[in-house]
Amino acid sequence: MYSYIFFQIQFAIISRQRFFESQYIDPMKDASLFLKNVSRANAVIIVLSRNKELYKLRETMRNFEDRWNKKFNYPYVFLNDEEFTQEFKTLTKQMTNSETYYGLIPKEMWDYPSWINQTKAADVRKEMREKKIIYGGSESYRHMCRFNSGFFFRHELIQKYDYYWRLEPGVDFMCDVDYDPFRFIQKNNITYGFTISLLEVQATIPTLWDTVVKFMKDYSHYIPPKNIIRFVKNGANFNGCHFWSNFEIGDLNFWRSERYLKFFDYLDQAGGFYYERWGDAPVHSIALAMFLEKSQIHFFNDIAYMHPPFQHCPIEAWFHESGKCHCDPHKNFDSEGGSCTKDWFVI
Ligand SMILES: Nc1nc2c(ncn2[C@@H]2O[C@H](COP(=O)(O)OP(=O)(O)OP(=O)(O)O)[C@@H](O)[C@H]2O)c(=O)[nH]1
Ligand SMILES: [Mg+2]
Repeated sequence: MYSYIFFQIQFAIISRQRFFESQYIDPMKDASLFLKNVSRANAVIIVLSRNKELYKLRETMRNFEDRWNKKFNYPYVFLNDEEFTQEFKTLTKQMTNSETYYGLIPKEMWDYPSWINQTKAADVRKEMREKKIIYGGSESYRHMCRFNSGFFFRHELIQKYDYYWRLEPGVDFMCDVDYDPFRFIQKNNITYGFTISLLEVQATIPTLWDTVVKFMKDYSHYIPPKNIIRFVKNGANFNGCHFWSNFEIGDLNFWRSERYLKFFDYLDQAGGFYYERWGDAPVHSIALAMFLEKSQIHFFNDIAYMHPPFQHCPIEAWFHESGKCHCDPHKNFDSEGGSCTKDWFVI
């Protein structure tokens, strides 16, 4: 038993090392990404928020600005399914020197599509609430997940941008980021970046994988041979692994592509955003795994990030000895049981 555990730990250490030696593109090695007076990427910080999250958001913005954005001044777009209050606008604008824009989400991006049986959807919510499935009883959470899956990149305030960083009220950044991650992904042809990956609550997605399998049969021409679908598979089933989408740095044009839009429509028709509780994180991650090669997805090891209850904190001594971080590297979700990042290193 002990030798088995010892073997597992050794394997994890070696595979992590190998990943960093042979596959990882290190932004720290590209001095041009640290320059401030060069033209910015066509990029935006996207914040979906409710008015009542104002103070949580201000805390996050203060930290996000201090750790990164005050050096680069990328604009913010705030989105809401209700009008933002004047207080929200004034007190968020005041947290940054960057431009801030405020958008209302149109009803059709935040409502039931015509084919959904709302009585059936309400019955499911009741059942899931009784079973205490996280957010299972919430209607607005479902609209939010569907919006983040299929619409945020099509909002009129987002249309003109190519890259985005998704930011949520209540998250924390624990290391300085002194370079421009947008120019980094642009330069290296990276489509998507993550910091934390983990396992989905299976009760929220009972038929998601069957729907994906059908899609892959019907639209096999969209799937490149060097895909990484193995990251999300366990035999013939979904293993639950997904990138935690409350943090995303990515290329908006991936979500706007014909293949992704077809995929989203296919899922939307199946109704699982409402008849189950499909999250935008597994939806995004399965699409990325189906349509991309591994080199197009980047693990942002140097971005220390906390969305309660999990955090990614880089374990390399340099980050801590240089005074750039304030997180505890021993509290790093990457190597814990529920994380899929150790699987990412070996696929
Ligand atoms: N405007 C608006 N934003 C919402 C609504 N529900 C959630 N959001 C936003 O959507 C994002 C995800 O919602 P969260 O409540 O953080 O969901 P979560 O990350 O799965 O769960 P916790 O953070 O653990 O509560 C956050 O940016 C929220 O501010 C809503 O009804 N209206
Ligand atoms: Mg959250």
